[in-house]
Amino acid sequence: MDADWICFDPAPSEPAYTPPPGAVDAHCHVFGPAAVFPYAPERKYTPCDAGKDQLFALRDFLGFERNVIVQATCHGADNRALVDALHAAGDRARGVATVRDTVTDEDLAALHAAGVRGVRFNFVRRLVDPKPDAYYHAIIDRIAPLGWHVVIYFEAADLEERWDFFTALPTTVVVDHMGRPDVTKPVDGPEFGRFVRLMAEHENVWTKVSCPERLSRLGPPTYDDVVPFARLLVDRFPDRVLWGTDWPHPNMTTHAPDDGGLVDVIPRIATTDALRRKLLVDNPMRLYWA
Ligand code: 0GY
Repeated sequence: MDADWICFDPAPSEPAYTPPPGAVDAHCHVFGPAAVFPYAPERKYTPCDAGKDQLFALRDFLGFERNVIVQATCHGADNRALVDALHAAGDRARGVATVRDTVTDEDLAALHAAGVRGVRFNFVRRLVDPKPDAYYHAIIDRIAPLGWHVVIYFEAADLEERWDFFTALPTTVVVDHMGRPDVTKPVDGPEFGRFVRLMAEHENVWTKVSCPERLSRLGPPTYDDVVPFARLLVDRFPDRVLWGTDWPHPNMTTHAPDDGGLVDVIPRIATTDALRRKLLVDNPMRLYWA
């Protein structure tokens, strides 16, 4: 792994908050193990191994029943580690893959059979090299007939520049980590306002109210500065929000978050039983297990 890599917390605390039955961790990854599933040559980072058995043990420990495993850029478009984890999980996991525009129908059919229900387009420059818009449209033409959706990951500053592209996407679109707001700016200011407008004006857009550990400047254990951003989205768009641990937390530069502490943020951003049930059960089940 990279010399400065911060590995996940091997012994998280037991959360005080108990998720409802059937809760879904809708954003997590598997890394390797590299000896079985080598990392992609084009990767921008080399993580510590974090395999499916550790992920499933964490799922059980935190009180979740299901996972949505998202292909991480360190595996490029080689989805073998993801597919292996999906097969091992049976009906308890679904996947979001990365594919190239050259993907075959047979590959897509195999991914669908394994439980993949979406593709991820990553626009974060430190993670991937940008591609022309036509590349993404060619992929959408292939995956839309399968009923799959698109997950997009971008930095807050990219939203204005890519607005026309994002708002023209024809499928359901899930935005990772609330579009990565700068939480030192006001929650009712123009930057986050643009993201809220994206969701208000486009009913096909969902978001993951995840990653306080990545967005916070105040830091652990309570990540207070991120809470108002996530709470606003849960209150305003209760049927289009998802939550995930982001385990094993790639590219953290400050600390390895306590996954139990992250679960304890949930009741502060989804403040009623009804909102928590939508966030953790109804919404992910509708999108991934329908
Ligand atoms: C995340 C965030 C990051 C990494 C990746 O696929 C990835 O490599 O998504 C990041 O570095 O911000 O969602 O896991």
